[in-house]
Amino acid sequence: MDLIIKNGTIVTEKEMFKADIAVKDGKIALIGTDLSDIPAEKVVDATGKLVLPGAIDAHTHLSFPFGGTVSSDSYFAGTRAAACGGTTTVFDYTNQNFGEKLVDAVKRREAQAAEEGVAVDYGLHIGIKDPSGDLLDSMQEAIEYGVSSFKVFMVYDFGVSDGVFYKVLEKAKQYGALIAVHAENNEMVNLLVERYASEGKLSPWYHYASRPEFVEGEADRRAIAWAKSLNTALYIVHLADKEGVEAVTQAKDEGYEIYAETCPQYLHFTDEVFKREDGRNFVCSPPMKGQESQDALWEAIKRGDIDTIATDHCPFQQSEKDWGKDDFRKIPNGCAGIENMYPYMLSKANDGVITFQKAVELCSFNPARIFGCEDKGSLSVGKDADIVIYDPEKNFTVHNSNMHSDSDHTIWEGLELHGYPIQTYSRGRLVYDNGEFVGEKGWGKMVKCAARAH
Ligand code: DUC
Ligand code: ZN
Ligand code: ZN
Repeated sequence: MDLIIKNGTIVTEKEMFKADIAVKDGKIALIGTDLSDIPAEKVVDATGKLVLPGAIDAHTHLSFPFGGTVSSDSYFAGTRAAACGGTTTVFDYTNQNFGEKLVDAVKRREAQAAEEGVAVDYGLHIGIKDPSGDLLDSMQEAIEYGVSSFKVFMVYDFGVSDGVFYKVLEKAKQYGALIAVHAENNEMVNLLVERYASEGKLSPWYHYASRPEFVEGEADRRAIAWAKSLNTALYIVHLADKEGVEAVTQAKDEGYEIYAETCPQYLHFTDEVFKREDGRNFVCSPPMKGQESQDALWEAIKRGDIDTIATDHCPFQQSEKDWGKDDFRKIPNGCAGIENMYPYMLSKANDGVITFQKAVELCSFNPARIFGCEDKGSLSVGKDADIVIYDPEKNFTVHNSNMHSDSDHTIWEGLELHGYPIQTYSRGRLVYDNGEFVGEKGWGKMVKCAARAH
């Protein structure tokens, strides 16, 4: 064997048990109660530690052109930070250019990722901007290439109309794709932004005020209605409001295949952050909502109505956030979080808010299952050896100085976590060791995902 991790407590989405785990050629080769007789090049003693599958962050924006600039983490910086937070796969967004075949949007980003050098494995989702001609049918070629998830934005100048959204869902059903949606009501956002601006209300609070609960809730309901009417699957990204949670719960109860993702920023912060002196740093879309929405998200997690946790990692440098110090419309939307997701959710498990199995289900097992990523998402024989060793006794305070992103600030500054990852392995290779990135630029490979049954 190449590696044996001994005496740890293995956590899966279902159970926790003491066992050793052996790795050969980047794969999990054996799991057993005592593998000490098996020769191995390297043996790691994990007594008192948890051994977890690496997290899959199903929503990132690395080197993402947005808000008049480009997000500040390259594929390398972002995945280096991911590794140091126990995330071993990221699903990043490539947005289609106008006139571009969907598969070409994948190949373009794949080339960029290879040039920048990726530190852990990555997959891609494709943001659809241009449905003209037969471009939507190029979905099939993208799926054959290994990318089977697509996203529509109901907001932004490149967002799609309801009619286009509906056509995209029809094509997805035909070809076995999964559609993700950024749900906010564009007309309402534009109306409220203009109204507040004309009244001179331009502080970061008005970013939230122009995208409040009902603006997201209405769009969640509308998106779900289109998916239901076609009886096709839908994945709602970064769900942040109570009404949306209720719509998801109702659709699931009715038997529809509706998935919901939320992000740590919505579980931890409320709209109060936009009143802070550094409120602009928290500006992302959708914005954090009120306490009722946060409570509804946690309840939904406990009920099983939230399927995944992801980050929407999209950092911008302080100088760029400062563009909108006195005018929220100029603040590039997005925050850093790629290194914080798994430690945050695991700390909640350590504090007894959820179980460790639930954290694994939300952060690793479900994203792999939902996006057809067959080699990842659990510690079982034959899967990639993407493994995190977690010390439940290690306390950690987040400071930008101990993060590994290129971002020059973090909204998580000062966060105290109970328990922290101490090692991360990507396909059996150590990439993070006690505070240090020890991986390599270019190690990460593109993960191809299977299409859905159709
Ligand atoms: N929201 C953000 O805050 N940033 C990137 C894209 C998005 O939808
Ligand atoms: Zn979004
Ligand atoms: Zn996003």
